[in-house]
Formats: sequence, C-alpha cells, structure tokens
Amino acid sequence: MQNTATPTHCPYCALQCGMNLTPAADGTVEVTERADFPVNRGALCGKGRTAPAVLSSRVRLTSPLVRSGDGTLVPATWDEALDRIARHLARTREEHGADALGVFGGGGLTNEKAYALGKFARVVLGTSQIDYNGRFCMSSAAAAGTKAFGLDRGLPFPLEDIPRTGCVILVGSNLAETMPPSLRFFSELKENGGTLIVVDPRRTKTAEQADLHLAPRPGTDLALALGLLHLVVAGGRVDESYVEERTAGWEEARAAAMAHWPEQVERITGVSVPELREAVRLFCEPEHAMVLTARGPEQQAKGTDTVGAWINLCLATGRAGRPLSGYGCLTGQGNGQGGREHGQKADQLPGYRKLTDPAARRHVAEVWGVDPDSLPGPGRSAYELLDALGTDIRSLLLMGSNPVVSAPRAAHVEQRLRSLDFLAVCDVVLSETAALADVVLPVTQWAEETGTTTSLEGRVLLRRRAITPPDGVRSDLEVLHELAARLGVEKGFPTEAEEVFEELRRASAGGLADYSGITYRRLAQENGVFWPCPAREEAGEAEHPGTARLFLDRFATEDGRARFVPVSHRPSAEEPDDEYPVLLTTGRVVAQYQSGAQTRRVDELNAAAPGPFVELHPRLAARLGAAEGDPVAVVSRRGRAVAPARITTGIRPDTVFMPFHWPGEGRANTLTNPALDPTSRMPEFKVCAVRVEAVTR
Ligand SMILES: Nc1nc2c(c(=O)[nH]1)N[C@H]1C(S)=C(S)[C@@H](COP(=O)(O)OP(=O)(O)OC[C@H]3O[C@@H](n4cnc5c(=O)[nH]c(N)nc54)[C@H](O)[C@@H]3O)O[C@H]1N2
Ligand SMILES: Nc1nc2c(c(=O)[nH]1)N[C@H]1C(S)=C(S)[C@@H](COP(=O)(O)OP(=O)(O)OC[C@H]3O[C@@H](n4cnc5c(=O)[nH]c(N)nc54)[C@H](O)[C@@H]3O)O[C@H]1N2
Ligand code: SF4
Ligand SMILES: [Mo]
Repeated sequence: MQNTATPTHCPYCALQCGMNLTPAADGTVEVTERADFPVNRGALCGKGRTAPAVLSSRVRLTSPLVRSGDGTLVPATWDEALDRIARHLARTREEHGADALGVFGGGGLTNEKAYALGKFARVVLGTSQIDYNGRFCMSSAAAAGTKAFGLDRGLPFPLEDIPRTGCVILVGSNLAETMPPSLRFFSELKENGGTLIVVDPRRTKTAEQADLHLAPRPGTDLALALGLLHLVVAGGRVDESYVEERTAGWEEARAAAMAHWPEQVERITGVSVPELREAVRLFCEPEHAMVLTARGPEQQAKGTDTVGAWINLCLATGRAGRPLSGYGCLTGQGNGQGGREHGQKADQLPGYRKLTDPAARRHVAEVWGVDPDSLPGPGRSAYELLDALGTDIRSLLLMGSNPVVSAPRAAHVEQRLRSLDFLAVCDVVLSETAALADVVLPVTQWAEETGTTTSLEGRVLLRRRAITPPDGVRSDLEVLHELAARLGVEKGFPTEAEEVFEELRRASAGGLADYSGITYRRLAQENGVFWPCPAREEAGEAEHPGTARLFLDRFATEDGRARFVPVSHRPSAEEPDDEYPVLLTTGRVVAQYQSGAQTRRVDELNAAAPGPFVELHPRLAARLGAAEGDPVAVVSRRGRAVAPARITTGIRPDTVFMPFHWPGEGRANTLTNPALDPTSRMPEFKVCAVRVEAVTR
C-alpha cells in the first residue's frame, strides 16, 4: 500500500482538529500534522494524537457477540446476530406496541449515522422513543439559544474572531483541558490587549489564564449573571439604541435583574461585589465582547434560564449579532452540533425541524416516501427514556453512548438496562453498557469510514476513510440497512455515507440547519462549510458560500429581533443540609474522554490519568483527617463512591469535584442527581448535595 497521508479529523471532541493519517507497513496508522486546517493548525491534544491506539484489534470488538444460554457473551456470525435483533424488536412491537421500542444515539455519530438512526426509529420501528446523549451535553444552551435568537448553533461566529474581540467571559468551561488547542485563541486575545474572565468554582488550568477569575458556588450562575446585569443597568451601561432596534422583552428582563441586588448576589454566589463590578467594567469598556458558556452553567436543572440570563447580559449591552461580539456555546462531542440537527433527538426532524410542525412533517415524510401521519410524535428525553427501560420500554437499540458510566444516577440506570427484555448495542469496544447487552455488534470507526461532522463552529467537515477496517466489523449504516431489510423496509437505508448525505441535504432543505448547498465535493476542496448553506441550483447562480457569522443583519426569529427572557434565580434541586452538607460538582480531565470507553484503552492516557479522584480543599480534608491520596467516600442520596483524595486550594471549601470517566467504585455518576431542567430536560450533573467521609482500610 502506498504511504499517502489522508487528511481527516479527530474522533473525539467538537473542536474536530484536523489531522493526517498515514498507514504504516506494520498495519498501524500514524497521525501526522495537518497544518492547513485553520482551527488547530496542526496542534493536537494527547487524546487526538493517540487515537489510532483504539483502532487496534487488541482493544476492540471484531466479532458480533450474543448472550448464550449460560448468560455469557459468545461470538456469533453477523447473520445470527442481526436476525436475533430483528426478531426481538419485532416481537416486542407485536406484544407491547411500537413505543415499547427504544433507540438511544450519540453526539459522536456522524451526521449520516444520526440522520439514519432517527429515520430508522420513525420509519422502520415506528417508535417515538428515541433520544441521545447530547441531551446530557449542550441541550440547555440549545434551548436558550432557540428562545433568544430563533436558532441554535453552538458558536454563531468562527473561533478566529475571539482574538479580535475586547473581552471574553468564559462561563463553566475548562477548555485548557477539554479543548487544549483552542487555548491559542484566548492567548492571542490577551496578546492583543483583550481580557479573559473565567467563571468556575475551581481554579482550573483555564482559570489560571484569566485576568479575572470568579469562583461562584456551584449552581449559582443564574444569580451571578443577574447581578452583573443589575450593575450594567445601575451603571448606565445599557446600549439603549441596540435594545430598541434589535430586541424585544427588555422591560420584564430589566425588572427581574433589578430585583437581584449585588449584595444579595454576593451572598448567593460567594463572588464579592467589587469582583462583580470589575467584571462589568472589563466586559463593558471595550467596543466588542463575548460570553461563551460550556457545561458548568448548562448542566443544571435551571440550565436554560441560566444561559438565558447570560444572553440577556449580551443583549442589554449590544453584544450579539454584531461583528466580534456575541453569545456562543462550546459544544462538546465530535458531532455534538450536527448530532442535534438531523433527527435523533426526541422532538426533532432533520434540518433542525420540529416533529410537531405539520409543514416539517410533510416535507420530511415526502423525502422519506411515507405518509406524514405515519410519523410518530415527540418521545421522552434521554434520562426519562433510560428511566422507563424495563417498564414502558421493553427493548432498546443503543448506538454511540455508554450510559452505565455517563448517565446521572447511574446505578439506577444500570439496573433499568438490566431489566430490559432485550438490549442491542453497536460499539467499537466492549463498553460497560455493551457488556450488559443481549447482542453486541462491532462497528467501524472514524479512520475506517467516511462521513461528515459539524464542529462547534457550525462548520461541516468531511472525515475520510484512511485505512481498511479489520475483518469482522461493519459500519453503523450497514447495521441499519440490514435491520431495516429484516424488518420489511428494503429501501431508504443506503450503506454509502455520501448517498445518505445526499438524502440529508434534501431533508434539511428549507430547515433552520439547511445543508442543501453542501456536497462531499465541496467538503473535499474547502476546509469545511458553515451552515446554513442553501442550495442554489438555478442556472448560472454561484454556490452559497455558507454562513460563518450569523445574525449580523437580523436574528432568526419571525420579526428578526432577539428575545430577552425574564428570569429569576432559584436554588438548585438539592441544596446542602445537615446530612449532606457539601456540594459535589463533576467534569473532566485532559487525558480521558467521556465514559472512557475509548481512552481507558490507551496506555499513554491511562498513565497520565489512571483513575478517579475527589478534589477537595485542605480545610475539608483536615476536618476528615484525610491526607493526599487517602481514599475518601462521597455519599449522596443516590449512593456512595470511593476515590483517592486530591487536596488543592484551587477549589472552594464547600465543594468537592470528581471527574466522571470511570466505572466501578469511583463512578461519579453513582452520586449525581437526575433532577431535570423543565425545558431542556438536562440533568443536574453539576450540583448535588453530598457528605464526604474518611475511609479506613
Ligand atoms: N479531555 C476531555 N475533553 C473533552 C471531553 C472529555 O470527556 N475529556 N468531552 C467533550 C465534551 S462532550 C464536552 S461536553 C466538553 C465539556 O467541556 P467543559 O464544559 O469545559 O468540561 P467540564 O469539565 O464538564 O466542565 C467545565 C467546568 O465547569 C466547572 N463547573 C462545575 N460546576 C459549575 C457551576 O455551577 N458553574 C460554573 N460556572 N462552572 C462549574 C467545572 O469546575 C469545570 O472546570 O468537553 C469535550 N472535550
Ligand atoms: N457526572 C457527569 N456526567 C456526565 C457529564 C458530566 O459533565 N458530569 N457530561 C455529560 C456529557 S456532556 C456527555 S456528552 C455524556 C457522554 O457520555 P457517553 O454518551 O457515554 O459518551 P462516550 O463515552 O463518548 O460514549 C460513546 C460510546 O460510543 C462508542 N463509539 C464511538 N464511535 C462510535 C461509532 O461511530 N459508532 C458506534 N456505534 N459507537 C461508537 C464509544 O466506544 C463509546 O462506548 O456524558 C454526560 N455525563
Ligand atoms: S482537542 Fe478535541 S478534536 Fe482536538 S485533538 Fe484533542 S480531542 Fe481531538
Ligand atoms: Mo458533552
């Protein structure tokens, strides 16, 4: 084989760093620098650099597995495994109805897979019960963005705008660990004289870069944003003409903010009034400024209102829909953006259309060649779906998620999964969730297949096949094709990604996320195309260039105005009390990815981040009598987890932090609270009440 480099993108996070892959003579594949991709300019974090290790057949699945009579998983042929899945799904549907079938997808799946999975659920299974792990990710920001701007795209501008703005408030993002190559944009911002404000209860690697670090008590970002808006109004810093021309709803939002006095906000958040004033000064003085949120403020049972309050701050100061200013959400998974646009979400049809909209149903049903009335309505959100397993939902097909580790109240979710009549999982490795399945199908992954993803910038990218997959694996698209055929739908599930994308283009045409002007040919030539990009098929018309910057002329609402939301602070679903006096928050470390299913199989990453830990302040550690590395138990109303203490002054004394990448005794999600945001249905991963105990061993 010729050793030519194939340009492609990283399998992990939403930055979708460009990289070149070159197959080596020994069958392995080498990652080399791809300097032409402007987002990372060749830089990669350790996860991206070591991603080929997960292609090795030593760590992955290369044969279908089926549950045998003695309860163990044993190898089977593809036909046996597929037949078994089709048989069980058909039986469940016959005995309990179509809504007893569940489908769970992932934001790591390509656009083509996410599209095909949504279509499979609605057209082949006829079930409304489909949702995906993106619900646990950026759904609160998506809901708030849709309310305010009429459209949700993670960043409404490219990352390259960041160095040229005047101030960025980064709320609950630890991008120095979660998207390391993106740190460059913030360093350049500072070199250009701009300032960075980081809002995080912990002094993270990202917070260390900040000109001002605000460390609120977890779950109080809503009050913090309201307090800042109060000071903006009190200081006469409202951009009155912008508010008049480009927004609606200011009076109610203003009144709500004025009810939040700075001293009261200081008491709720622990951020002092002088710090609040300094933040307002840094944010308001320059001509341009941005607010970017990530999971910190979003993964709360009031995440939608919280993001709404930060958007209000942008709107009141005229910092949205103008060059070098705006609100953005740092989407998380590789295809976290595209994965939420094309129909694997419970209430959604492709093109970011609503399943409840009759015109959207007609359009998509026509592309699919089905009767619009045959399409089911909206289903349950991710946690509610997992909670209904074994009761309302009897059989589940899961693709691209590992909820045994990543879902809130994970011991309960694990027990729900075990109580199913039938579970089928498609994965590249035997994840903790796949290990519970009745049938496991081994699938191809990034370097072995072609497909598109949409990065956090709304940039649609082409991932190219660089190597031949091992014998024994098939692609997710082939799986859906084969299952559809076995369930009586012979057509409409092509196995070639480009063919699926061609249909996705038509299905998305005219929708908010319009991909109809994007083709594989263009993606192969350009460094991605930003949506919306409508087709211009009229003779002689030039191709639509794509939309790097949104809202510059108008917002995507009916009247073109952005909407303020009148929001007020409220406590977290679970506040500390005598029995559970400490706050737990959760998140990530640089060397592990998500549930760890992939990265825990890479030696170099395990050496850097070998296992779970509990980050706590020296004062709390002293009270427990715990020294660095001693096991400590963290107990919540959901359960108990044990992990070594990591003592640092970089965390508030009232708060402990655990990363969520590991199963077993140190699983953070044993503890987390599945209280849901009323709009986005996001679980409260970032705040729950716990007790911390010393463990004697
Ligand atoms: N290394 C690595 N990188 C990743 C991932 C990974 O698993 N590992 N996952 C990818 C995905 S899917 C996502 S969604 C992104 C997530 O990227 P981030 O949002 O950056 O990651 P988190 O660590 O979950 O949370 C960010 C910060 O929120 C803080 N925080 C906790 N509670 C609160 C609060 O109440 N308010 C505020 N303001 N902050 C709070 C935490 O201390 C943490 O430092 O990362 C992506 N990149
Ligand atoms: N406590 C706590 N919990 C959290 C969070 C938190 O901050 N705190 N964050 C939440 C967030 S933001 C997210 S995004 C979720 C993520 O959590 P999960 O949904 O569990 O995400 P992954 O670990 O990425 O799981 C993806 C699975 O799909 C497999 N896979 C990879 N590529 C493919 C493919 O192409 N096809 C198929 N079929 N499978 C594939 C991987 O091997 C892996 O098993 O976790 C959430 N859980
Ligand atoms: S930052 Fe994200 S996309 Fe870039 S190499 Fe690391 S994991 Fe991959
Ligand atoms: Mo995420």
